[in-house]
Amino acid sequence: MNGATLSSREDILARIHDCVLDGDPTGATEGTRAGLEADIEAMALVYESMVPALREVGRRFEAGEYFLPEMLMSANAMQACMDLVRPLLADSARKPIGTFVMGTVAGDIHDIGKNLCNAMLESTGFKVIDLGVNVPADAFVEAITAHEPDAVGMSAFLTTTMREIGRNIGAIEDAGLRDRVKILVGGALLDQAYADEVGADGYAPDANSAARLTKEVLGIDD
Ligand code: B12
Repeated sequence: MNGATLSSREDILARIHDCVLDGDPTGATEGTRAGLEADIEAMALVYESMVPALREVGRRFEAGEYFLPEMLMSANAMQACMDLVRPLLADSARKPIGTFVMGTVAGDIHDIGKNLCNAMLESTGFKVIDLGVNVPADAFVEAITAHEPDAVGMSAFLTTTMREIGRNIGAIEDAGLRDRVKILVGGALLDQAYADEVGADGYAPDANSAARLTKEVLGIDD
């Protein structure tokens, strides 16, 4: 890649998009660096190039044009870009405005969306305790007891793992902890109707709205 090929914002965003789509981490990170050097906002790099690329990867996978290895290579390319962008989103200097426990539910290993939410929550001022992926119900319960968070987030990306959210909320209720935390949910296939159905306190479609919604349900305005 040379500078001349990336002369405009559009070129840079298109380059990152295409490299994530092609599963090319070297090109994608070069594009991301070029974008940051050109003062393109970190969130624009994520939401105007990387996220649309992964959406297209999902479409191609569903259409049988991409298979698991291609999906994985694209995910890895995005993760490499996120490593460059994440430090710019975090603001660790502030006193936390609340504690947020986050995890991807049992049976599910999708974590790019979750990690993006974590970065936005941190940049909004929350202390985030990330339980990782494939998190069983009892680990959510234990984390609530141990960390006394204000809110818990559950991420699910598969039809088969969405139902874990209801199970987790049931386990939190059974442990007598439901009224101590707000529960937020998200992931590609979820929506507000599903959040209502399983008794969550809110659903957000992206990291920005996840951070905004968390403040809203906790009654934090600053
Ligand atoms: C990348 C990817 C993978 C990667 C994941 C790598 C990783 N480290 O995450 C790999 C290759 C490992 C993978 C594996 C599989 N995947 Co996959 N994957 C995807 C893909 C293409 C992109 C997902 C992604 O990261 N998007 C980028 C992020 C940023 O997306 P986002 O949704 O916009 O995220 C935002 C919101 O969801 C929200 N959010 C997310 N979490 C939370 C949590 C809270 C609390 C809140 C408030 C908000 C919130 O904020 C995020 C940030 O803005 C999707 C397609 C799609 N349309 O989503 C398929 C997709 C999810 N996968 C799918 C499938 C089928 C699989 C496999 C079963 C494939 C297989 N045959 O093995 C396995 C399952 C593995 C498992 N057990 O989990 C299907 C699911 C279909 C279904 N109905 O169940 C999809 C939809 C593809 C498709 N169209 O068919 N996958």
